[in-house]
Amino acid sequence: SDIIFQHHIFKLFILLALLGLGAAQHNPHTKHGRTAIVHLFEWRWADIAAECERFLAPNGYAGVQISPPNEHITLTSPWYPWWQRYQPTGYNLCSRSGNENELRDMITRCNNVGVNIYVDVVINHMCGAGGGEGTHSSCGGWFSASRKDFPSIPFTNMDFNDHKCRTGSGDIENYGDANQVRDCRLVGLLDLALEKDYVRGKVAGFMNKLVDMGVAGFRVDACKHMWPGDLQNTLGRLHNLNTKWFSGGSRPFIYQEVIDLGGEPITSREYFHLGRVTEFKYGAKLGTIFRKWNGEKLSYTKSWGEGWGFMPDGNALVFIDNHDNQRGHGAGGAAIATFWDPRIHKMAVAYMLAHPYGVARVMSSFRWDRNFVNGKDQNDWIGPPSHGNGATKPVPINPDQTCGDGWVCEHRWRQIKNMATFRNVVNGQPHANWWDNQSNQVAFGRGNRGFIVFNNDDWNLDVTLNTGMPGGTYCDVVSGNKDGGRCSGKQIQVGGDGHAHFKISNQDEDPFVAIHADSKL
Ligand code: QV4
Ligand code: CA
Repeated sequence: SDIIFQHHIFKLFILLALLGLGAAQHNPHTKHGRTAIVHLFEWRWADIAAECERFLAPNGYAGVQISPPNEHITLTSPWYPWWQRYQPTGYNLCSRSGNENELRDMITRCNNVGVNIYVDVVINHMCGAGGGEGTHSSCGGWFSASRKDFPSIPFTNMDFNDHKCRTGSGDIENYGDANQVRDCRLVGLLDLALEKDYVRGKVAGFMNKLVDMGVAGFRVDACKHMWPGDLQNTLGRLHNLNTKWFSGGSRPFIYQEVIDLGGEPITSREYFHLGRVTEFKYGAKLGTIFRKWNGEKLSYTKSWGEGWGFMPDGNALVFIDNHDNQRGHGAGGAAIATFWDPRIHKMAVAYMLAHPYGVARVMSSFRWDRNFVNGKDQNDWIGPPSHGNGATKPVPINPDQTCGDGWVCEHRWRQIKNMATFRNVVNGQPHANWWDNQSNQVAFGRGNRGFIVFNNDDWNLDVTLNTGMPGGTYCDVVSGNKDGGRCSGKQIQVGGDGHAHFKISNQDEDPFVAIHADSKL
């Protein structure tokens, strides 16, 4: 019995160790009760630093996902595509967004106003096998794709997986075969041998430099294409977060890009112990629902979250669209709700920000000229707004607080910005007081701190609902702002019994209404 007892103690110890280790990497370490992350896709470091100070901190955004900061290939055919940054040529920290000093300044200034930085890291591969050789890279360093030679790190041909790959082309040909998905080239990208101690050390060294500079964590690119064991070893080498801004012993927040819509041998579950995982079903389903495709109805979302077969809440990183699927790359197809369909996009983002499931990420995009041929956008490669020489343009701010020069800045749209605040105000409160009309009109609250009502039907909504909120007059933060004691939008009267009357025309610019504790007049 002594032995059995010891065995149980041992198991308990292992469990606690796993929970301790795992839980830390699932925690985004957000500050001041802030909750939402915004992906400032392709923004320059100088603009992100300014945005942290002038907009993100004052409006309660928790953090920024930044584009890959390290040296990457530069291409002129096509002309400086956005995706060149997913082709690393080295780990020096100069990129299309700026140099190392600008990066360090941005991380420092964002941290100083309590906005965390999460770095998109590309560690599965280097550039494409057809990337040629020379100094066409963002720091000007020499490399050779054909010889698999990246001297600034250095990686040589011994540090790649080709010997393990069993496909004829050397590329991934069949996603039904987990071995080739991990050991062959993703669209021709030179696949790193992350099983090697040397490669793990170089990758961890690159990431640790960023941790030491003060970043709060990482969006890890292409995790489906890396063995969980290799990732575990590499991530296990990461330093704790910089104690200038984070409490001692804080582990970097990890969210792994794994596209799992079902139907493949590789699942999100294999990665849960390493950190959070991108839940791609979330945006694909919610886009379908708000578009009312496939007979979907908003009323079916009563059990939204795990009830829809999504991963466990504590593992999920959720979003409506990302930099891939807003332009037909990655997964989700035409159902994805992007800024190109602003009405649907705002509703879907608001639903996400109001709902308790997952850590939420808001997309902030740039515009490009789309050119559909047989349903495929021929211009899906176009990079951020830039000058003739390929240098990315700054983000100018218009007098009305919108962005200029092709930067969309969804995160600044009143409806989205105010819902980011809503999420902070209701943080930790349970999903409550659900109502639906068995069609596309639904409402739900978060404890007694917030309430939201959607009308996505083709007729008006006119109903009295229990909001669960204290009586008073509230400002609808979708149609307006609460400014001092004044409301520039609709006003909602909540009675002493928590009931309120809602009227939402299906013709409204934004057919939804949201009130929260801090929007009380
Ligand atoms: C081409 C051919 C290949 C050929 C190769 C030869 O298509 O068949 O073998 O040349 O060199 C670009 C081009 C692509 C080209 C490749 C290599 O688009 O045509 O291959 O470069 O030169 C982004 C883009 C890709 C881009 C890549 C690298 O989406 O189009 O490829 O950057 O620049 C899967 C994955 C998932 C992935 C998703 C898009 O499981 O992990 O596809 N998502 C992430 C990122 C994404 C990024 C990558 C992964 C790669 O979010 O932005 O791909 O880092 O679902
Ligand atoms: Ca791989």
